[in-house]
Amino acid sequence: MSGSGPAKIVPIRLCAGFEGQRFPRRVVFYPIVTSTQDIARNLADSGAESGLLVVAGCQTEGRGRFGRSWHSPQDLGLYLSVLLRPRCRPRELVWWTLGAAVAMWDTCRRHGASVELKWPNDLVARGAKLGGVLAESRSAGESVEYLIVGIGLNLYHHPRDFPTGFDMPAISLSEITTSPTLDSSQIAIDLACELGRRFEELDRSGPCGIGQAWEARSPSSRGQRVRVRSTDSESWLEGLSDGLDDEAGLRVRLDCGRTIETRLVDTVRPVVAAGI
Ligand code: BT5
Repeated sequence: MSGSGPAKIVPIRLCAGFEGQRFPRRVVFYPIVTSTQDIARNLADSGAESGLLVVAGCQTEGRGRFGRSWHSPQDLGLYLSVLLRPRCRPRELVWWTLGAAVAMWDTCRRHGASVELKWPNDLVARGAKLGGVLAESRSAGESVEYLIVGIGLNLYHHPRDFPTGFDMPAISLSEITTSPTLDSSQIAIDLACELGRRFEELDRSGPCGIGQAWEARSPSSRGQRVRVRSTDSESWLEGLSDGLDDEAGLRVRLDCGRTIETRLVDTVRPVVAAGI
């Protein structure tokens, strides 16, 4: 990308951008938060309605899955969470993670970047991580009280802005886009609109369409050699990916002939010649 550097999110532009839209129903912006997930959860606990969008300029305790952290420096990335109250069973919520990933993919394509999805929650480009989805929920028995879908998307980071020690290299949209400029407010608006579209599709039609859309954006999810590692093990297993199963797990045909469904698996990486 040539031209402009980081651009702060302009709250008034967010509000104007959502005018007349069914989603989000309400937007709150904070320059700095611990985590947008915390803000959304507090608001959910005090009865906020489905469709609330929380956006922040910076997170001091941004988080990923399994207690990992999400690097969230001031104005370099997009940090947002959406509160939803879907009428589904807790085990079906994983489809909302995939729906959010599809929305992220579509938004990046719209802003001039060639990207891929990697099961279950990663957005990648050139073999590096560009964004991720974190879904946190509260359920009572078989009914979902709320779901909070958080998205982190790197926008303006220079390679030196990322700390060392990540599981895989990191990259930002400014490094890969063909657009002459990137406007964080517009990206936030477009991403929220895509999220609204995908979440409505899930409410209306169930997961089938989302599964197809996700697979179409994830070349590593079918017919590719992948390595999988379960959350409770350090060892990797290798096999061929074979698409999503009925519960949004990734099927992998292992070299030993066994097929596993990778619902418990933490990481799926395409195998590269040098290994990972
Ligand atoms: C994720 O977790 O990829 C989900 C990230 C969700 C972040 C959003 S930001 C808004 C909302 N509020 C929050 O507090 N969280 C959500 P996971 O698959 O567990 O990946 C985490 C791993 O990615 C870390 O352990 C690092 O290796 C790496 N990582 C951390 N920050 C990164 C960044 N900015 N870019 C690329 N990789 C990163």
